[in-house]
Amino acid sequence: MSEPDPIALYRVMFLARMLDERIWQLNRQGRAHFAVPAAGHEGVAGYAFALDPARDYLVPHYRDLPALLHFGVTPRDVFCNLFAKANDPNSAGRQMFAHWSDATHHLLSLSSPQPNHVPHAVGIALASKIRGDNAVTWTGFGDGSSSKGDIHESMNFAAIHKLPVIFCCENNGYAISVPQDMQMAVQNVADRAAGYGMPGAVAQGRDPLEVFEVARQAIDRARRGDGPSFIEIKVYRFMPHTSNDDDKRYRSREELDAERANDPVALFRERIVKEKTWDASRDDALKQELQAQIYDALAFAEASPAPTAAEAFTNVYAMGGDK
Ligand SMILES: Cc1ncc(C[n+]2csc(CCOP(=O)(O)OP(=O)(O)O)c2C)c(N)n1
Repeated sequence: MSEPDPIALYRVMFLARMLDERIWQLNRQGRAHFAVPAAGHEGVAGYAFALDPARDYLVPHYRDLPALLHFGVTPRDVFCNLFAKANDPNSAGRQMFAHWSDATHHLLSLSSPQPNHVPHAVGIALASKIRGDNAVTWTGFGDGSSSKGDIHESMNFAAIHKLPVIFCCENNGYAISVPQDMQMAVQNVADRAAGYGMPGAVAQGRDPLEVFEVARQAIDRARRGDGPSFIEIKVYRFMPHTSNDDDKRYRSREELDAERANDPVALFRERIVKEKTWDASRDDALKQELQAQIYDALAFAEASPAPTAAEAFTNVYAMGGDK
C-alpha cells in the first residue's frame, strides 16, 4: 500500500468537517431531525486510505463519515440519508441518520444497539477466509462500546481462527456523558489486545498519517493470513454526542477549548502548507468547490421524494411466498 496523497486525504477531512457543520445547522433549523457529529474524528480518514475500497469491507463506527467519503459515499448520499428520502442508498429512508450501509461501496450497516455490528464484521472476515478472496474487513466502534460483550466474543473468535479483520476503537474519552475512567480501568483500550492473542496499537487521531501507518501494518498482517489486530485511535469529539445531547452537563468549556488546539483538520492543513504542497489560495478555492458540492447535494436531497407508505415494509419483513 503506497503512501496516501496528502491532498486527497485533506480533501475528505475538510469535506467531512463542512458536511458536519451543515448537518448541525440543518438540525438547529428544524430541517433535519437528528445529527451525529464527526467533528474531531477526521483523522480516521487515514485508515480508509490504507484499505482497498474495491476489495475490502467496512463495518464502520457511526462517526466515520471522513473515511466513508474515501470509500465512495457522496454528499448527495449523506443528505438523502439525513432527510430519510426514498433514494437514500443506506436504507431508502428506514434507518436513523448515520447508520451507514451501501453494498456498492462494500459498506455494511451498524445497528442502533451498540456494538452488535462487530460480530457481523467477524462473519464477513470468516467468509473471506473460506472464499480465499484476500479481502480485509475493518470495523469501528467507540470506547463505551468496547466494554460490551460483543467485542469480547468477536475478538476471541477472530483471534482463534486468524481472521482478516481489524477492530478499531475510536476513543474520544466519553460514552455520551460517561468518561473513560468510569468505563474501564485501563488507560489504553488497545492494551486489551494481548488478552486475545492479537497485536494492539495506539494511533493519535489528530494525525491522519499516523493513523494510516498503524492501519497499514495491521492490514498487511491480516492480508498475509496472520490474523486480526486491535487498533485504538485517540480522538476528541468537538460537538455534543448527538443533537439530542447537552454536553455542557458533563464537560467544561475549558476542556473543549484546550482540545480544539488538536483539531485534526486545522493541524493537517498547517502541515501541508508548511510542506509547501498547499497554500491559502488553494484552500479558498477548495472551500468554494466543496461548498458548491454541498449546495448541489442539499438541493438534490430536498427535491427527492419521500418513501411511499406502500413501500414501508420493503426490505423490513420477508414478503410473499410460502416460507
Ligand atoms: C446496547 C445499547 N445501549 C445503549 C445505547 C445508547 N447509546 C448510543 S451511543 C452510546 C454511547 C457510545 O459511546 P462510545 O461507544 O464511546 O462512542 P461515541 O459515541 O463516543 O463515539 C450509547 C450509550 C445503544 N445505542 N445501544
